[in-house]
Amino acid sequence: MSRGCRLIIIAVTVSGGWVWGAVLTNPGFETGDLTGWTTFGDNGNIHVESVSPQEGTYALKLYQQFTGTTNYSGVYQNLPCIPGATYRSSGYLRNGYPSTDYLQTNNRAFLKLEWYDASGTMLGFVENYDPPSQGLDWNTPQDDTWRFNSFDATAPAGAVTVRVVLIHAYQGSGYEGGSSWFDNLNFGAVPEPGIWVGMVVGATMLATARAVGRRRT
Ligand SMILES: [Ca+2]
Repeated sequence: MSRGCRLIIIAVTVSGGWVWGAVLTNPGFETGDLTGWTTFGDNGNIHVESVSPQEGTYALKLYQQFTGTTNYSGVYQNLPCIPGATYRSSGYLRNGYPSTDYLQTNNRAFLKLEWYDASGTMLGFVENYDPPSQGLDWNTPQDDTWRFNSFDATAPAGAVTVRVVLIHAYQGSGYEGGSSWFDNLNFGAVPEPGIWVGMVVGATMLATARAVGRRRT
């Protein structure tokens, strides 16, 4: 095997492992701020607070913008992805502040994934909203419970970036309040046998190439 072939195998194996191993920064807001996260729809309604978090000391608090129209707010992170690979996004969501500030009519909150190509064009998205088991709304029990949310989605052809989104949606024309809380997020590839076989084959080919190289010298 030529040196070029070996380099290609190394590049594919290393880059595959890097994309595969991309993880969220500050997934539980334990820096005490929004380090690693980018905000959208920020009208002073996005906070990191130390109020009964699901894990650690801090959690994210969102509420609507109170503009009198439909509005969306939240935070996100962009990570590399591989077309055809399946990813799992998960985390804990809570309806309101403990014993108060529960979501009122027209307020919802949920996890979302968006897929982008190399030019930054959005190729599609998946919203994990299926109450009462997934996502929050004004019918979510007012029991101060952190609810585990988790869903899988497959990156479409051409996708090189996945945007992991935590979103609070207000879809009305009034000023109904209530907060949604997020903590202990996680994002990663769902191991698939074919992918791992590919990685193992790559590593085996590399080892074989090294062995052959040694015998020839
Ligand atoms: Ca936390």
